[in-house]
Amino acid sequence: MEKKFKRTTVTSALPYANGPVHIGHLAGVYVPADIYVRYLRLKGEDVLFIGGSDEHGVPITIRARKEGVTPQDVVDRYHKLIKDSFEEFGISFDVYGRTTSQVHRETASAFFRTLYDKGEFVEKTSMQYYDEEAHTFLADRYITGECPHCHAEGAYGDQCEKCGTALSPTELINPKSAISGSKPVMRETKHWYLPLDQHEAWLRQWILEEHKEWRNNVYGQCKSWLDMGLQPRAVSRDLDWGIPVPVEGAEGKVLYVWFDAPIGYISNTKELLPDTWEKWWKDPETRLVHFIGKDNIVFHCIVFPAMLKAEGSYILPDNVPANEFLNLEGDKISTSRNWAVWLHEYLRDFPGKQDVLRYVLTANAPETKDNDFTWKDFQARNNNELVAVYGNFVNRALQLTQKYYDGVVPVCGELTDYDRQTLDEFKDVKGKVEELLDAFKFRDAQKEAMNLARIGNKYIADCEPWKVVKTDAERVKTIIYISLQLTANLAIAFEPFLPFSSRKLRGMLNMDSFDWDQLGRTDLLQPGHQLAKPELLFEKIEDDVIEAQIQKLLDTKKANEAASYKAKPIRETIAFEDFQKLDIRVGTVLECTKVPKADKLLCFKIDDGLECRTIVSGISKYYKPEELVGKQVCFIANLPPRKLKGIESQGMILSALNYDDTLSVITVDREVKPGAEVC
Ligand code: B3M
Ligand code: ZN
Repeated sequence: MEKKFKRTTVTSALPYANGPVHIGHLAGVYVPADIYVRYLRLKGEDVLFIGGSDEHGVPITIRARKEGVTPQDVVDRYHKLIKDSFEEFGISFDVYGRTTSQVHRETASAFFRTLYDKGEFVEKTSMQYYDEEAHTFLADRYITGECPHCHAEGAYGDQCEKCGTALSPTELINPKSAISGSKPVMRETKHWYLPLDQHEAWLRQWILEEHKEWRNNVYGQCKSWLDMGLQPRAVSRDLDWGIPVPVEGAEGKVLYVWFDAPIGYISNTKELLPDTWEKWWKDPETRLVHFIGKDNIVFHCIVFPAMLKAEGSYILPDNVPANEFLNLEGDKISTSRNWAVWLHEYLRDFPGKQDVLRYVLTANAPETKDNDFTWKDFQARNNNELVAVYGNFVNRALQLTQKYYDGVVPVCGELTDYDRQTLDEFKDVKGKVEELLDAFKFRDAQKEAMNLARIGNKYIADCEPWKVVKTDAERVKTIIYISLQLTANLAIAFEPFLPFSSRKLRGMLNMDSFDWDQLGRTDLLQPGHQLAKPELLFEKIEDDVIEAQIQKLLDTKKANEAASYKAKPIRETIAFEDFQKLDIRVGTVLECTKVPKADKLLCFKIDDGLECRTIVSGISKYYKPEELVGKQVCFIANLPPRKLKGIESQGMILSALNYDDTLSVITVDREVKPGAEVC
């Protein structure tokens, strides 16, 4: 049975404050969360949207150490950058907090203490690597060594980045501390564990039986965790960055970042509403919804609910609409490889175009599977959808009103069958968009909103008011009246998705009241209502702008390849006599032509000092034939002839293989006699 709720608490994952945010974050979490929240607010529902930065955890300390600054410096810098980026993109948090705040420290500490006092943890000692020089236990990421699988150097204690295998630190060959470089030793350490195994039974019932409506990816991941059997999880760490474990004898230990971070949702609510926060977290008539990426599913569906349940006074999430990942131009987005479109850079390169990115990321949202962002698709969606459909329709309706009626809404005359049919079509939009948004299907919901613009575009194109005006002035009034009602509807329908454009459009329409319930109505703008001056809602994005972005990524790719390039190992030693057997010569290229029906091959005529020699070589991808004529190239002269595409090739032209698999022919740096021997 559908439960009735009084209010909704919406959280979106707290990004780690150890780097800027990129389009993957926006697409996966913040744009869908913001659409949802704006929609609920428009409907007049009671909703709270919680965000904030996650400022603890080992990666932040590693970054600080690398830069020679404190972890606090790192999080101060990125918290501000991230917060500003979200604000600029219109992510309408009610509060954007941080986990280094005093309120959070107290809240998380008290939460731990409650569970501790209730006996909800088990204490366990285990052996862990310790750095005797730096006098500290080592987090998995702080231990490096040789990978036991692919034998790459520099694998981390939790993962080898070369072959991708998940590791535990004791598997590393020749482990080294990343702090002092010394060889770590094993030492005993005590930690507190949340016994998830003891929570398994109710979690199974709650998720697998009572939440079958969760997205397939979320439900599936939970099921496979539960089917594997849950294990106790340590909720403390030996680290000097984090919230101290509030228990005697726990010096040098902090709460595990994944223990304190989700409590951050609660602390940030407290920060905003010190007196009334509890109803957003403890009232069974409050609905809790977590927006996250797929890598956070287990923490939000299993670990955090177990924490909340163990505490005893909190509600559990009603839904966790997690997204899959967004890739960029066919490759996984990666902060360390700088393979990303950073939001602060987008804002610099595309000022005022926040809605374009919001639109494209929703149109391509990775709701059911990983999806790809490409700049070409970005351009196409802007030019062919936002400009050509939505913008074009609105612009026509407003410009015609300006032209014929000085921007005053005309009186609607008698409706034709076609008018009625059009109005009927768009009356359905509200229901459809609602149904989709309620089911967290943002992609399809936005499509429906766009469909409204398509209806409008078709209507105005079919009715051709610019022609009718010459014969039937009354009829034109009706056409424009209907077009304007559609335009006003578009401003409402797109408000959750494209808030900046809706605001602009609302300004042009001089529309002050605005709420979701009006969607589908045909009397939003009364006859006689004065509109403001029309402006373009969207602009075409030109090829050179897109090419510059693609070039930027190509440069990144090149830099990454160059940085990771290592020459192949030298082959085994051969006898000098073997080398002497090779007859390598320099010859002058007399002619060079493409071999017909062989896209890789070039046919050379080479002056080798004795005669004109024919050599066929597979370098057509890297050179235009005319570039090579007159050049002196090296070739092996004493190989047996070979037939290639019917041509007898008398030798082999030497070229060097670059790291990106391109080839460069070997030439001489001063001219030599054709036929000169290479020795
Ligand atoms: N900071 C991981 C992430 O950014 C983590 C989320 C915390 S949500 C409570 O993917
Ligand atoms: Zn490996």
